[in-house]
Amino acid sequence: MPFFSLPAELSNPQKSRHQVVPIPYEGTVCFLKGTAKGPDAILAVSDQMEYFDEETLTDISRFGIATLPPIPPADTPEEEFNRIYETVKEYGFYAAETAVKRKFPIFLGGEHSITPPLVKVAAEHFGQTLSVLQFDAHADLRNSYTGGKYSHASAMRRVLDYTPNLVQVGIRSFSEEEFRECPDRIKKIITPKQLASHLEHSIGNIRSGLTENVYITFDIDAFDPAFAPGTGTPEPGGLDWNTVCCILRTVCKEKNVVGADVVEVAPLGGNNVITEFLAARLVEKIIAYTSCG
Ligand SMILES: [Mn+2]
Repeated sequence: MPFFSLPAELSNPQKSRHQVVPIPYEGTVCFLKGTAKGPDAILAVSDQMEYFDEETLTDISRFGIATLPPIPPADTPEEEFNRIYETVKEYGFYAAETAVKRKFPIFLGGEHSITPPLVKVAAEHFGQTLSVLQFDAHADLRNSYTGGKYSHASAMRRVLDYTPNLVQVGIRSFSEEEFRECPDRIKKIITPKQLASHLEHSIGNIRSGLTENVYITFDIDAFDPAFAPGTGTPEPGGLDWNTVCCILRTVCKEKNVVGADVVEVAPLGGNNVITEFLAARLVEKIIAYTSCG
């Protein structure tokens, strides 16, 4: 099912600016499982949303939103990394010379270990001008974890292999090892508490940590578990919807956001669609903010 259940003329991959790519990979998750079902669940509920964005007052379907076939899961974390990297590189999303003509990919996970190969592709195109804006409860800076160096708990440590420019928002859980090995990182960590007490100042810190071109990786557990209960490792004290929208809108306005992923949605099943609905609305907002210039 395509995002928004858009008709063929509005979801043609050749003509659409935004390209949704499902990556239902779950290979190294250690606690609650279910992220492999994330992409389908997000696409299913997107059917219930308006094309018209109530905030920017734009019809976000007007530039087209294609939904590409899912990247089938590989057998090992290393194979998965290579498969995502090769497939996404082949798509050539960033190839066009101008930002307006460029395709804008939105990848739906799956677990967070899908992000390093996605950043690798973007970093090869944008070089030093690329930075990564991570929304997450967890720093994910371990050098290795259960599942080795490709573990979801090492996702951002691998991202640092491709770009030194990483700003982390919503973080409220990291180990002593992560802290000791990357002590300088703490300056580029914006906690939910900082955002709650000094929103404008914190958004200024986020902005100043980013370079010209920005890739956004959004772990759904950045939100408070009250808003996103369907995820593997929920952490108390998370972000709320309006704060997230405010940050995203500012960043999309002031920087050139080139692509995004939304990961770690593990649907609870039954009638509880809160988390996938939130994720689908998040995708809608990213499309809206990157469509209105
Ligand atoms: Mn996380």
